[in-house]
Amino acid sequence: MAKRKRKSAANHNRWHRPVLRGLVSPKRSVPPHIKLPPYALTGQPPPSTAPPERTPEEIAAMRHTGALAAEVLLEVSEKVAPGVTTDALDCFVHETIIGRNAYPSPLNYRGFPKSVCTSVNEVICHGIPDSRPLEDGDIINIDVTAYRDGVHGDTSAMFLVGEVEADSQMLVRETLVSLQKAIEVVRPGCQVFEIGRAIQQHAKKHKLGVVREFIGHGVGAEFHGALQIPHYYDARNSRMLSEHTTFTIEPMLTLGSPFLQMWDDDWTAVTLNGQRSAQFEHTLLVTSEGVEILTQTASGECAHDSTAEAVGASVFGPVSQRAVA
Ligand code: EYF
Ligand code: CO
Repeated sequence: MAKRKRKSAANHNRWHRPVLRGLVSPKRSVPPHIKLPPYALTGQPPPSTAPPERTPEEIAAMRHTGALAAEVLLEVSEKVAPGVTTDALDCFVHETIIGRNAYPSPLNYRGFPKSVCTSVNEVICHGIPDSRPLEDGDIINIDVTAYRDGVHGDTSAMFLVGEVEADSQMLVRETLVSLQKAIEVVRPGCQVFEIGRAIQQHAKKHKLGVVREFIGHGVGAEFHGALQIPHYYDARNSRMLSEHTTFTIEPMLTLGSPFLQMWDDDWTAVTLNGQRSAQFEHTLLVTSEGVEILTQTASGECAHDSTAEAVGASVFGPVSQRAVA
């Protein structure tokens, strides 16, 4: 009997040179006119007390700060190229956010040393910008959060560095589609497990892993509110979302197993098997109509769209439209 050819999941085990740590530059300064979030000087956010729903004033502020974060992510995406260090991306994000009278939320959040998270290849999240230059074939997540007018806007996207091989492109594409599918289930009365179920079902279809250790969260006056949004299905997450709730969805999918380990800097999460990971993130508002993406520009653009085009994903449909004010 002829041997049956195994379906090619084989490329999922492609070996890539591991990401090596570079040098981390000194802490960047923030001019005195910038309004600081409560943790900026101590590194410790106060205990979360905010309800999940926002006031009309907070929602208006979150539209502006969300647009600002989206603009900065679009601008930094143009700097991504072989030879550019992640420290240079951090410098750009830091200066651009401050230039718009806002604070780069990651800076000193729980002691984080930089103004943006840059996670390359097998780094799942919270990569610290350093002196490593990007290499042809890398994939990178840039996670921008800005704080202005008393609220945060948090968004991230993947970018391709030069020529990227097909499996990594597939990973990036399907991670973006998983976020789209998750956003599509959000509406008043939606149960939190529906979000994780949409992501997990899509990941399973493409034989991708779903990271469980890091989850979406409430966001507003607090960088991380108490609301928890797992990216995997668990029927116990049956809480219903109500109108005016704001939160992030930020799935991290992996080629192969989603198990992780931490670097000894205690920040950087990497896949245990060295295979690549991808993540996209938006800040969202539950509206009477369904959902509004807060981390897009006033004209409805976001950095996700150019990556979608690069990896052959269809862009967002009507879900990305702003609610009419
Ligand atoms: C071991 C942090 C604490 N957390 C989240 C805290 O943009 C973010 N999510 O979408 C995001 C950014 C930062 C962040 C920056 C610092 N932290 C990170 C890693 C480990 C940890 O406690
Ligand atoms: Co983020």
